[in-house]
Amino acid sequence: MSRLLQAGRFQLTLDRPLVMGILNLTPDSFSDGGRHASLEAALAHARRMLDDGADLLDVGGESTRPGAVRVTVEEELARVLPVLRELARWNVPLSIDTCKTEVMRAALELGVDLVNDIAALEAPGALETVAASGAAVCLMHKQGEPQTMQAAPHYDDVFETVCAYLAQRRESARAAGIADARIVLDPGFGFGKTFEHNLALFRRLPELAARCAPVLVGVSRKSMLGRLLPASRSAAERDAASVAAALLAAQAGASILRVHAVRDTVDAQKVWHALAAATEADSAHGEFPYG
Ligand code: 9MG
Repeated sequence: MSRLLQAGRFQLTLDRPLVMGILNLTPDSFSDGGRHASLEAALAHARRMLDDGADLLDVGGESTRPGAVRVTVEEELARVLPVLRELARWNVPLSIDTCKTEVMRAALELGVDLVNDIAALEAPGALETVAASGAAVCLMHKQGEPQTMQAAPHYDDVFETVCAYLAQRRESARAAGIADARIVLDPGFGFGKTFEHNLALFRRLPELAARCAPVLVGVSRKSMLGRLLPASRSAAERDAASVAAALLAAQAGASILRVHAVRDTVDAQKVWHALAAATEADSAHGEFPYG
């Protein structure tokens, strides 16, 4: 039977990993560096990601990379609302990447289908705001805040700590009235975690995906991949590494892949499904879960 994610206007089938394209509207974004500052450029980038096979778009107006400076509610709204207003007319699944309740509320009013919250709805009013909508939510683990989280991350057992936190936040979401079919969990690669913590989590993704399904994985262009490449590489030059990591995450059971390089990620998933992942039943019916 198909697993479904109830996300606002859409029921998304989780039979294959969904590809979430990142649309950063932050001038200080680690990957896009203000290139999408204008509405037209942002929409063109969104269109390109959809043409390349993105299943949903994640729109964010505040950088969450380590050390990033926080922005006000007003500034974040000014960055995301004009873009969301346009995208809401395209009839494609939309996610808002925010941890601010006011931004969630405004985005949900425009029809956004998923709230991607790196603070797992811990802000006052956030649980109730999402519960009152029909949107899905991604609840992510982090230790500390983006401004200081990489100073000295520490865990006795990173895997158990992350699983316990996600289970506890899922319970809070359920208690607030958010059905399981609307909840996605995320271990939060790079959020208050050393390279070794990230590696330990990634290597146990099959277990994590079994305990926390459906799971979203975001490793695209992150420093944990940079550590494996020549130091001279910029974040934007980590796409091949990101595609490889996304493919491994998918094979380990991830349901949603949050990525910059949509086209290459989709290509890699297609090749995997065609060459290796088709079940006997799929083969017998000639089914291929990509258009
Ligand atoms: C906004 N953002 C940056 N990295 C992320 C990740 O790994 N997961 C989620 N859900 N959001 C992220």
